[in-house]
Amino acid sequence: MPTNLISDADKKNLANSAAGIDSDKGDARTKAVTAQLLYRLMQVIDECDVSMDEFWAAVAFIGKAAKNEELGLLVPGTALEHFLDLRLDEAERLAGLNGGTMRTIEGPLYVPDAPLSKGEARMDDGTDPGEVFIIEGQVSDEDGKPIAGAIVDIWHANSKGGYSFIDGEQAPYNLRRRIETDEQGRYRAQTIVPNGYGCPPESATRQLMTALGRHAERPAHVHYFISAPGHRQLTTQFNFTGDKYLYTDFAFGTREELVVTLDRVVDADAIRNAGLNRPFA
Ligand code: MBD
Ligand code: FE
Repeated sequence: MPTNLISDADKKNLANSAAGIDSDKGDARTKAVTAQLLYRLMQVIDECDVSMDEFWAAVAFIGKAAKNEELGLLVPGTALEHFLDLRLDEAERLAGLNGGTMRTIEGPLYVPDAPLSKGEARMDDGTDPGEVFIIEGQVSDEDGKPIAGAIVDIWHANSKGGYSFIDGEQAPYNLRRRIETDEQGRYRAQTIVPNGYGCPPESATRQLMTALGRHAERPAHVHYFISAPGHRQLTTQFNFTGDKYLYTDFAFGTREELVVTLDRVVDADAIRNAGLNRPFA
């Protein structure tokens, strides 16, 4: 049952003084946002009748997440990273910017400066037992004109759902590559089919998901940053048709426009004719 032990005016006053609203010193933006945040937090505490024990448990929870360096996992898990995307979509729509591949969340597992090559790349180091997977695409502008020299920065998990640099089991930059598009704006990668990511068993994020009655899994996905001079950077991913977690992604990253169906190539002549049996760099 909702309680309201403290008046709204008292909450606002207290939040404002904690945020330094009445002084000229400090940073105006920080003060304004802090005042709103504290005011709304006080409302939640009051209306949900949060006890001392519950409040300090929440502080300890955030502390544990920070210590584990999993705040970047908590943000998508609480739908906030997706919410930031929705706001950006709407702001761009209102500004008359449109078209192109849909964005979705970056997530916390990007590593910059992956190996860079022109046109194509081999992304896996040959040790993963996952199925061979060829990714081909073409980068174009909003009018459909191909963009040569765009940088396609791709990263994804291995067949166990782990990322290099994160799981401690893979060579540095395994399954992370930057590919510069060719004259037709095309890029090609040979890699292995990823598995979905699951939050670590002991993580604060999984602990919260369990308390919420949710799972802590993502469907399999491949991340992209796509950039080119004179263009906005696109942050996106794709998922795979039929994935068990496709529509319950704990990180809210799935968008219908970004779900692809794998073509399973079993015909050796088809492989040859498609030119897919060339050795990759
Ligand atoms: C991931 O691989 C990811 O993409 C997100 C958004 C969160 C956790 C792990
Ligand atoms: Fe991911």
